[in-house]
Formats: sequence, C-alpha cells, structure tokens
Amino acid sequence: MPPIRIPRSVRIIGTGITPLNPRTTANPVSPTLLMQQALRFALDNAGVRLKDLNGLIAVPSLADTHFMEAHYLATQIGMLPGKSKIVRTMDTGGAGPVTGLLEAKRMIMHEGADLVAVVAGDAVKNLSGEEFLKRADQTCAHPAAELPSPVIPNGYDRVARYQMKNFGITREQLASCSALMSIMASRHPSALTKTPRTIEQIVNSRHVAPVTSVLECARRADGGAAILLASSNFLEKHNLPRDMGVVVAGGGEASGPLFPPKDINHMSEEMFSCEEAAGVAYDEAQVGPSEIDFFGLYDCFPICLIRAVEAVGLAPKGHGGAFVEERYHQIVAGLARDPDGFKPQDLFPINTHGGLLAFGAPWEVPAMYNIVEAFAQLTHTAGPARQVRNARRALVYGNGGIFSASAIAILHRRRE
Ligand code: MLC
Repeated sequence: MPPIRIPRSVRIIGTGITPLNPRTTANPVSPTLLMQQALRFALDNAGVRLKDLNGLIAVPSLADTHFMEAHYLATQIGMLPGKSKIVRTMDTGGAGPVTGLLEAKRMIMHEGADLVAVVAGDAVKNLSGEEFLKRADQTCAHPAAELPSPVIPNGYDRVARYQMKNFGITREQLASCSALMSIMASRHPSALTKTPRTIEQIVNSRHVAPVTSVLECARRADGGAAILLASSNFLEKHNLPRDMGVVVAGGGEASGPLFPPKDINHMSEEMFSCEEAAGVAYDEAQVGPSEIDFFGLYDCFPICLIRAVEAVGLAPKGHGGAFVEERYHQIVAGLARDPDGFKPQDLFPINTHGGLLAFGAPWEVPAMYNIVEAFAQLTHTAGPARQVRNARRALVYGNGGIFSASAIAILHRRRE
C-alpha cells in the first residue's frame, strides 16, 4: 500500500448555484433535482468529474424530506454503489452548509477522501404558504416556547425585542438591515430582490410579528447550491493548479437551545453561540476581524445580522444595530451622490449578494450562498458592481434553528 500522504491544505475549488425559483411546467421543481443541477454546475466549474468524487455531504430539505438525504442523492446520481466513498447527511438547520464545509475538510484531512461535494437544495416557494408554514412551524414549535405561528419569525422577533430592551436597538435599526440587503441584492443579477427598499417601506409593510414585517423575513425561495472541496494531493494528481480556488483556513462551531424562553426577561446571552464559534475559527486561522476582507453573515431576520456583526467583531456588543443603520445611510447618500462610481462594498463588505433577506432563502440552502459569494470575492470574479477591493480573506457564517447552531469558516485566497 502506498503511504498515506497528509494533505497540506484543503481548498474549495468550485461552486455551483441553480437559478432561484426556476419554473418549468414539464419538469416540476424538486429539491433533489436542484441538488443534482447545482452539483453538476460545481463539477463543471472546477473542471472535475463525478467519478472523481469520494465524499458527499448533503443537508436535508423541507419540501421533500428523505431519510439519509446524502445517501438518497448519492444513489440517484450513481455515486453509490461504489467503494471507498464517504456519504453523510448533516443537519444543523441553516448552519448546515458551513457545518458541511467543515466536515468535508475533516473527511479530507482524516478520512482519506480527496474530493468532497457539499450540496443543498430546496423548493419551499413551490409549497403553498399554508403548507410551508405547517412544516416550518413544526421545526421549532414546543409547548414551553409558546410561539404563535409563524413560529420562526416570532422566535426571532422575541430575540429582537430582548435586544431592544437590553441593548437599546431601535425599530429603524432592524429595518435598515433589510433595506441595506435590498441595495446589495439589486447589484447581483441572480438575486430575487431587484429594487432597493427604504426603511419606511419596510416598517410600513404587513407585520407578521410585533417588530417584524414580511420584508424582514428570510425570502422564501426554491434553489440549489453546491461547493467542491479538494486536497492538495488531488490537485497534484490531476494536474490542476496548486493555488486553485481558496483555502479553508479555520472553522468553529457552537450550539444553543432550539427555541428561546417564552419571557424575554428570562432570556440571557447564554443562549447565543456565534461569538464562541467565531472565536474558535479566528484562533484556528490565526487571524482577527481586521484581517477579514469579506463577511458572509447569516441574516434570516435583521436581529441575526445585527448580532452577527457584533459576534464576529465588527461592532462592540450592543452597537451592531447602530453600525448597520449608519452604514445604510452613508451608502444611500453615496449612491445619490455618485450612482455609477460609489461602491457600497467599500463601506459594508458584508453580504454583497443580498443575504437571506433579499437574495433568496431556500430553507437550509442560503448559507451556501454566503460561501459562493465569498468564493467569488476571493477569486476576484464578483464583477465591478460587487467586488471587494483586493479581497484575500473571508469569513462565512451559518445559523440554524432560532440561534440554535452556529458554524463559521474562514477562507483564504492563497496558502500562507
Ligand atoms: C417575503 N416577501 C418578500 C420577503 N419575504 N419580499 C421581499 N423581501 C423579503 N424578505 C414577499 C414574497 O415574495 C411574497 O410576494 C410576499 O412577500 C408574501 O410572502 P409569502 O411567503 O408568499 O407569504 P405568506 O405565505 O403570507 O408568508 C409570510 C411569512 C413567510 C413571513 C410568514 O414568508 C415566512 O415564514 N417567512 C420566513 C421563512 C423562514 O422562516 N425561513 C427560515 C428562517 S430561519 P410574491 O410576490 O413573491 O408572492 C433560518 C434558520 C434555519 O434560516 O435553520 O432555517
């Protein structure tokens, strides 16, 4: 047997995303088809073949749940049966794609895999509103939580009210998150939200919870996305450039309860886990927030973005809302002054695709879009409207449940 060579590095070498909300009458949209299509795009993007894959990670869908989703997908695409293949389903909710990315790195470093795909796809927009809510409500409903339907927006709303009471964030600060994300999305050709919205429009739209309007909810969508991770040995063996793609430099994960306490007076900082995950990731990558050029931060609701901005070290605790609102007003003024030359990403190198609030959110898929956008930024392929100048390092964050799972990865353009 040849000696096992420990890889020098693990790199993301390709990404693929399907269009959002694809509609064809001949071919009803299904999560599995979206996953397959995204995987094909990622393989083509990296210039590698399906038969080279020896690892596959999938996250489950809500619209068409399968027992052992990754095995189901691997069987559908003909990857199984096959020897020496590792196939795993990861379920940390919306954190799944980043958990999957970190698991793929472990498979490569410790389990002998050298090309691993992480795949997600869902078709929750294809469900009726009623059916979607029936399924979504079940995920985090518990008698002890006393959360009315829509359960998830109400859970995040409760946290937003905790943050308003304890840290003085304002209704306008919450709305500025969605307004800013809509500006970012309007600069991405594939995003669902095409036109920027104002704070006023957001605050005055239909409310689905006390401090949450419909325009401040993760934008329900259908779509699939995939990334491919390879070892340095794989690149050598296949004569691919050694500096292809981006290096996975570090990662961290941490957990919280599935739902918040029913009374905001009983809520404490203990239930949140993003800061802990970020600390582990920064330590492993040996970098700090000032060395990160692009942030892909989970923003299923404004409070998630505000807390993330604080947790990753962009603003002091309690100041995340003011940070976002101030940047929003500066960006609106900058664009009014110089609509063609002003670059929002110069002031806010975060979610240049528009995040869950405005790009689109097919249930557990959207953290993948944070990774795909980070990949575009670090490989300098985001295009002039969105490219962050000289981007070398990125941080991506996925959040699952109601602040129940945090997964963070730090990516570098080159091996350092
Ligand atoms: C909705 N709309 C938006 C929008 N959200 N428009 C702009 N920006 C947004 N962010 C629009 C829709 O496109 C649609 O218009 C209209 O508002 C109504 O949306 P709907 O979903 O069709 O309506 P309805 O059935 O009434 O439900 C509203 C809702 C639901 C708010 C209850 O959308 C919802 O629950 N959203 C949150 C989804 C969610 O919880 N995701 C998981 C987040 S938690 P049109 O024209 O398109 O029909 C997470 C962690 C994890 O991410 O683990 O998963």
